[in-house]
Amino acid sequence: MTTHTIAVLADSHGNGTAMRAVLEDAEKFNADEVWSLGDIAFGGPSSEDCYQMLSEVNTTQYLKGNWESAYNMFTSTKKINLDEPTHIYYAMLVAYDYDRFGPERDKQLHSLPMIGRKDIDGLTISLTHNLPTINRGHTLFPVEAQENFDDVVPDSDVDIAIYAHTHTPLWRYTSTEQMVLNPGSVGQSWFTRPKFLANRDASYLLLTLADGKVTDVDFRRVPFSWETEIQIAKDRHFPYVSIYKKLLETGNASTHNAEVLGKINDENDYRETVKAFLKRL
Ligand SMILES: [Mn+2]
Repeated sequence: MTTHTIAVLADSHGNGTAMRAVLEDAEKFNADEVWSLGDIAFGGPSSEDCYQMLSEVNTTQYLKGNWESAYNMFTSTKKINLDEPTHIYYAMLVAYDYDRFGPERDKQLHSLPMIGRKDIDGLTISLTHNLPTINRGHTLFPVEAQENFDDVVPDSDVDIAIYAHTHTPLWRYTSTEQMVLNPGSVGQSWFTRPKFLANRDASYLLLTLADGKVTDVDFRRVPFSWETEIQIAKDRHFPYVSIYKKLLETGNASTHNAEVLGKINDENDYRETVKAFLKRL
């Protein structure tokens, strides 16, 4: 019997502490390979470390998340409104990752695919960050319409479609009962119900296939120390540590809070830092 144990993960968002915990957990269960569904970068202090860790295990699939797309877009076009606090925030985080990636990683990010496809003992599996051609948006949030989930599958040959992006683990079916799975998020687990959001552990999926059968779908939750992660952020002079701490502690992001971001930008002169970054890009 041929058994395949695959760790499917995504959305570490630069949280190296959570990524390490997940990969250790996957190793404990003898995962043969790792499929990475994107948004490995951006948001925490360790995007480069996360990519490095994935390169040290048998990662056979990488995908382009919306944040990798945004990183690519910004570093190529340098398009930004310097009077918009959320743009400064975003540019500061791009600058932080850019300075740690180096040319090879930068090249890897620019060449990431939007979709992956695996054929294992007769089972066909599609891998996307969100929809096959759109890696952002809210159409595949857990309670969206059935027809939206029918669109996650590229064609009728696909038996299992795995997507990520929403940060919430999910198992459901398309109208023709193709299996749809979502591993949740390594770095920033998200649930709208407060009682579920109270568990801030990392999420990933351990998928076991044997001779063309799905023998286990294990939605793992793995604890990690957010105190360690915040200490790393501080040690590395990661910008917006207070916002990152709030995110890891409560699950609530301030990515779109112009008032909070504007205050931090002003206090730290981040507008000038971004202007200098644009010059050396
Ligand atoms: Mn995403």
